[in-house]
Amino acid sequence: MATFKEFRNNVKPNWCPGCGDFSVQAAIQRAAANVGLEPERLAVVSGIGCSGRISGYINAYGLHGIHGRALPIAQGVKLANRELTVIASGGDGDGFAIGMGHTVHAIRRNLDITYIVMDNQIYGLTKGQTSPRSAEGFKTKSTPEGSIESTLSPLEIAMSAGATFVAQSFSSDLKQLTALIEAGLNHKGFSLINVFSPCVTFNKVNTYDWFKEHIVNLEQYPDYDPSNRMLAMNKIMETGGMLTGLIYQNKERKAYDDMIVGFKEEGLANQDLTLPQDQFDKLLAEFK
Ligand SMILES: Cc1ncc(C[n+]2csc(CCOP(=O)(O)OP(=O)(O)O)c2C)c(N)n1
Ligand code: SF4
Repeated sequence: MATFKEFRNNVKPNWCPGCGDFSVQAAIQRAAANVGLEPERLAVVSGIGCSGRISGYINAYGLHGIHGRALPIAQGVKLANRELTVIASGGDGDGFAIGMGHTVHAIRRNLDITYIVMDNQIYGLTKGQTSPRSAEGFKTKSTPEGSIESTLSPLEIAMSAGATFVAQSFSSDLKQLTALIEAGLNHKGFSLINVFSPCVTFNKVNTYDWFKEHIVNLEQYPDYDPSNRMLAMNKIMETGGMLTGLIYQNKERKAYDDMIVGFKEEGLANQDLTLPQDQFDKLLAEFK
């Protein structure tokens, strides 16, 4: 069985020292080992952003895709080879701005992949513009007078889109984050894990200390029942979306990949897809 060290490669991350994304990388490696995966059974697909680089820093199949398109690619990978465990990853800009259309539909589709968003409430790679997660009044180069738009709540959107697994964590809490990624990997269906992952270079408001002060850990509520959808929605709203832990899980609903008629157990990658010469010639003739 692989250890977390076997999910490391020799590529040195070029994130700024102190960036929250380092812990997300470590948590993915630990969770993958803890659920018994081998590197050749894991695919990590990412979008574009500082966070998007994560797919290059894990010893597994990795695909650093296009901004906002981690999810369509990840879903394609899963459909082509259901033997792979698939993680999609990226920033809050990637998933909740340009990629939001994909996020909502991937959630309601419920294909069996784990989506990890590194939510630093800013665009890091492009040097600090507001994201849909930035607070009202947040000042950046793109909003010098402060943002006049309201902040998007990905947890509320996920719940209303029919999510079967919604969790949130903080990159400083490696133990919780690892456990939630493990739970996401074990969940049969789409799992959204939003991770507060501070950008130490461009976001001087939502710092590690700020998160520590504002986060409401669900551990405070021993009676909390994550299978209760109404309760989950209430808690999200009550805490202004700042709660961490496993917020909601529906174990009843079947995953998309378990419902596709004729979807072969054998991954496409392992099937003999050779086209007989006569069929090939027939196909080619259509383009003449
Ligand atoms: C189609 C497209 N539009 C815009 C960009 C420029 N761009 C690159 S990363 C990015 C946003 C980065 O923010 P986020 O996704 O939150 O990731 P972070 O860098 O903060 O981890 C933008 C706008 C791009 N690469 N491609
Ligand atoms: S700019 Fe921000 S998000 Fe990007 S690597 Fe540096 S700290 Fe991380």
